Amino acid sequence: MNHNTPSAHLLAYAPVNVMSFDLQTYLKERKTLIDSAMDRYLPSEAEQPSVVHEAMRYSTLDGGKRLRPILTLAACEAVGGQIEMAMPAACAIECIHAFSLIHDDLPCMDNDDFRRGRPTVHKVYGEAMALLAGDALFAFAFQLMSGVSSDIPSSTVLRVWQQIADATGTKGMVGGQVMDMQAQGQQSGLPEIEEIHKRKTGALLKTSVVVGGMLGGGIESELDALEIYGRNIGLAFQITDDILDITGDAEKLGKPIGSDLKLDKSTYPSVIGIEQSRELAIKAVEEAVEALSVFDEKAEPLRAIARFIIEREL
Ligand code: GRG
Repeated sequence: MNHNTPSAHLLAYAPVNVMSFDLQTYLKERKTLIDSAMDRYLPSEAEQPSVVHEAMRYSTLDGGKRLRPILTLAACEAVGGQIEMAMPAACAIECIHAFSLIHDDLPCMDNDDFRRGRPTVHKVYGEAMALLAGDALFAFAFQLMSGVSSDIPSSTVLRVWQQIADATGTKGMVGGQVMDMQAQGQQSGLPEIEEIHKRKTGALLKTSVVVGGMLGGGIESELDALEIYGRNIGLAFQITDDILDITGDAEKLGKPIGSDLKLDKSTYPSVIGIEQSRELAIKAVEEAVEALSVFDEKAEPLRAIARFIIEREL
């Protein structure tokens, strides 16, 4: 079987049992499912040119929380869909996330040597190959999204493509990164920091949620609720990331702390302090959970993930 044809797979999985719902078990099970789908979908190292496939696999397998694809699958289920419908797009989003991390770590960007407790891609494969592995992952993401189930209307697939392209380009990650670079060494206010993070981190997190809802067949009012949820958890995630860069444990995080300070970046804690930043993150989580009131117990994982985002240590 061709490993690049996601629609050919039907995954066996246990639907959420709300009565016995335990977030840690859920996250672990979902991560295992996503890891195995990624392993199947990605080009094999045996395929030529093998070095770039090796670098793609190095950056995407064996590591990461898989938060974005987990959110995509959870949103799909919240609207009553089956996770098989969203798995290719969930993995596509994880490929785009990996692409952004590879490029973010490059010497011309943040120049980081470690990610997820291991040497960064350019440290292992060299800068040129890291750049190309990132580019290949971006292209591969769109290939994956083209392989969603033929049961999903092509108009929905097109909307998913649009969402993901927006979250990646100048309205999203690239735009946020440019604004972040331009702001370095300058004192930014809260509105500027919010705008940077809305694009750089928030856009892909929000998109992960909305796309799951679209592929699960959610109606417009449900997609609107998911968008509010996604926006708020994106904010809470970034504030927590800024706090962890000060108070976190480098070993647990798998990367050194203090990089924001080193790069002279304005962050939530540097502008409003750690306590007020925590309060802002809690408020965002409350708003995220509130937005889910239109859903029944099938949205329980999304509710629990929102709370986890500010409690996490990595
Ligand atoms: C290549 C799309 C693209 C953009 C280039 C470098 C860049 C411009 C944008 C940077 C985007 C970026 C790396 C944002 C940081 C996002 C972030 C907080 C990453 C950490 O996410 P986690 O904690 O990581 O989910 P794991 O390792 O768990 O996957």
